[in-house]
Amino acid sequence: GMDGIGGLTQRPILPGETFKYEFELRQHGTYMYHSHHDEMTQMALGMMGMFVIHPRHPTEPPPDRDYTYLLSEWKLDVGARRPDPNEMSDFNVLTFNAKIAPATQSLVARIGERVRIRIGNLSAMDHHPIHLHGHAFRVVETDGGVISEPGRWPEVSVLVPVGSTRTVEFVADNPGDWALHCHMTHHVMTQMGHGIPNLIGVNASRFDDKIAAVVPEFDAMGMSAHGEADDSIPPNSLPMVGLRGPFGYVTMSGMFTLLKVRERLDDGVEPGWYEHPEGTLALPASADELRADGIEH
Ligand SMILES: [Cu+2]
Repeated sequence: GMDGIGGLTQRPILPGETFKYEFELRQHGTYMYHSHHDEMTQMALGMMGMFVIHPRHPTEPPPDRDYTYLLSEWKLDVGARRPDPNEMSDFNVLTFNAKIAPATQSLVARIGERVRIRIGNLSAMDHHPIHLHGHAFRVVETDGGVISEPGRWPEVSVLVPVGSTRTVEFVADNPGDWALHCHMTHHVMTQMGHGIPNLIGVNASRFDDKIAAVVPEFDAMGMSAHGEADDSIPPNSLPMVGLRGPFGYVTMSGMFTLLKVRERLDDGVEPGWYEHPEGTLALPASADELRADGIEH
């Protein structure tokens, strides 16, 4: 068959050659395609994609919104133009559809719409628990097929193992700007160096100045001392974290995007930041409130 592996079901396609694949689709669902020849290299350089097949005779109404994400991980040394396929564990660029936040596009939905998110994982070595804020969803499909109604279960994070897809659905019933991200903490950072000493608890108040005396371009965490984004990064590199939110700098990047749920949405227009109704925002506690709760200040 054509669901093959170089050397096993066909000979490899040599540079300059073009092969033809023609087959009948008997199944429907969320699938992926990728090279199976020297895959460590070819997939590490991006030879992969999603393959979504819609049913000819659907048994359920289609969702109002249908989104698809392919999860990938890359080793991209600062300054390098190409990923390093030899890396086995310390991947430093984690992507949704080959983008990191803030380049990932927001998902949108109107209140009451049914949203489907299809997620496939062709990372080299990592499974990804993909987490949605503000909503619970149900896992409705894997790449093995549709899960029948009684078998669907509620989640707020869905683990997507390497080489698998998971499809989740929910009704957008909670207005706001909600994060959708991998819950592995190092997967929402980018080009993070790990060979550094632990400085937790160290008085770092004058650290930047002292380092700057010997390394003038030094930039702790890609941020200024005030937690603001510093846009000055070396060429061919990415900031470790960062997008500008309505309340300041968002210290997440990598596998991170937003679901914007609104009462009203204009087609083709990216909604701005959510305007929180009075009384729905966390605010600093007053001295009186702290005292009332028995908290010493
Ligand atoms: Cu992850």
